[in-house]
Amino acid sequence: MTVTRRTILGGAFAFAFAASGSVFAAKPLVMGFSQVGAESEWRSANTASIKDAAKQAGVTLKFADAQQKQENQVKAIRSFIAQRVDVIAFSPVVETGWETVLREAKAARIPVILTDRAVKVADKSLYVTLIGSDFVEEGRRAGKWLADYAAKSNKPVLNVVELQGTVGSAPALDRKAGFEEAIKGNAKLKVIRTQTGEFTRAKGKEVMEAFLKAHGKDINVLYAHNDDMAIGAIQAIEEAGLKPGKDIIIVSIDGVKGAFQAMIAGKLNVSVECSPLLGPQLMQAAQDVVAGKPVAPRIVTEERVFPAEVAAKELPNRKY
Ligand code: GYE
Repeated sequence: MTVTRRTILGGAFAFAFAASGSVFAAKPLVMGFSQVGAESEWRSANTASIKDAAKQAGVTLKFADAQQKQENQVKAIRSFIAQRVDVIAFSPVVETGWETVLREAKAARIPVILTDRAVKVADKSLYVTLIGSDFVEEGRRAGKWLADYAAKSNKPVLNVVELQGTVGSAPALDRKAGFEEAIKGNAKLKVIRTQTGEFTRAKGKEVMEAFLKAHGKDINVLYAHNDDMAIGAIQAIEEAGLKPGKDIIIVSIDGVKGAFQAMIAGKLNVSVECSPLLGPQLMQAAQDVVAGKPVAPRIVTEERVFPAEVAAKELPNRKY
């Protein structure tokens, strides 16, 4: 098509098209991306994936780190609108409070793509697609693994403590809901404490210390919404003189290298995979949207569950 047009229209026209940034132009697509922060190993791998994929695809990336603050994301999105980028992508730190800024992007006719986390907005036309995991399913997988473990345990009841992710974030809400669904009515599993550890190692450790102070050896299981909090909690458990992975069974989510190392060391029992490698799909979706091609409203990442027994064999294959 391009070639025929070029031949028919001739040099002068082709030049005009190129100058106006149309069919013949090699003008790179400009994407503004607002990242949640750098709170976890998962997030660092996600950032690397997006930066690499942009380079590969020849996309000019304007990257902003929001340091886990919604107000910073709103500011970043407004600045992308002011700069008239071709497409805006972001991973929303929390689910609610996005209507106003998304309407501003729509009014400016800049398409918005969500990656990783969802937003709660009544008007679905405010974004093109959400690329990322099914967090409810991840929570269910964690709960199912634990229900299987409980069925084999000779203890009558297992007391569970839960470290939640960032308050109001899609993965924290959904991983809690999916887990609850999977253990509902299970007389052997009792959640005795649940609190946020903000998806970080430091906070995971701190909250686990408080759990241990209050309940000590009565804690049988830790369910952490991500590996980093589990790794922080492992330190707290060891400092309390207990054996993580044995005295306290640990179930977490993400499947980052740190979790595989902890599983190999016998300190973590299972990690449910959540892939951060969303960059290539994001760049593809951005190019399609800008080219006016249809894009599915939801693109779900494929994932697995890794129990400790397979950790040593799988570690060399892990990319994050
Ligand atoms: O599990 C956690 C990160 O939104 C899926 O955010 C992501 C979560 C991930 O901080 O480690």
